[in-house]
Amino acid sequence: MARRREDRRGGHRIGRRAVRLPEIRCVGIRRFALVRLTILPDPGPSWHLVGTGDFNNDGNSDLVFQNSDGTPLIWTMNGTTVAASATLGNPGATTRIVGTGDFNGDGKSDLLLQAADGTPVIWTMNGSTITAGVALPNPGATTRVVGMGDFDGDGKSDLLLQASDGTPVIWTVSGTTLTAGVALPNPGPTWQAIGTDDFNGDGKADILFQSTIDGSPLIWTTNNLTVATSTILPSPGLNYHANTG
Ligand SMILES: [Ca+2]
Ligand SMILES: [Ca+2]
Ligand SMILES: [Ca+2]
Ligand SMILES: [Ca+2]
Repeated sequence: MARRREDRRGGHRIGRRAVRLPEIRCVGIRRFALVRLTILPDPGPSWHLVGTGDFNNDGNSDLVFQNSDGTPLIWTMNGTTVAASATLGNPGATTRIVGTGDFNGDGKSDLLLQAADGTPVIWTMNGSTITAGVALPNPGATTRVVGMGDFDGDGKSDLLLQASDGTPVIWTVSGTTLTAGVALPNPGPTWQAIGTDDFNGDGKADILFQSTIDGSPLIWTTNNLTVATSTILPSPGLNYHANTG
């Protein structure tokens, strides 16, 4: 078998042929070759991972699943160990968990659900206990809640919705109260809103779209509930589905 050894530059040599092994670079870490891979227990095929958040504010992200029958399940995590597992009351199979956000700014993640008729519902959480369940006004069954982000920078999550004609709408929320609803310019129904994230680090959520025509991602940065910049990125192809972290 060819002898393999590490050369001065961190490359590897097999016989006479120098090869570069894959490596991963991270900010602040020059180079590492070993990645810890932890496979968690299998909750079963009827459980779908629908979000992550810190429900008990211990600094460790927790996992939230929803069963095909509608039952939510929270895994309270300690690093990569499942410290506790708790199911919540079943809102019904036609009510989907959209994701997590901190709507009341207490540092503990809350849940946002949307019923089949379009009604968004906020469940404020204390760990895996529902402390309040409040329905917001119904934008209609054809308007989808896309995700949550803090658009006005007050430390409380707001909602991003998209109507079936493509119009994005921001709902600012304080606690469980809808405080404002602002429709943004319509990019058209072929730009599907994917989610929110803070792409320019200004503390205010921005919007990620993806074209249903060619797969191009589109980022809108926002400021004061208006579109500040609009940037179309190169298309990775229609088979690649954008997501926000
Ligand atoms: Ca946690
Ligand atoms: Ca909260
Ligand atoms: Ca906010
Ligand atoms: Ca931003």
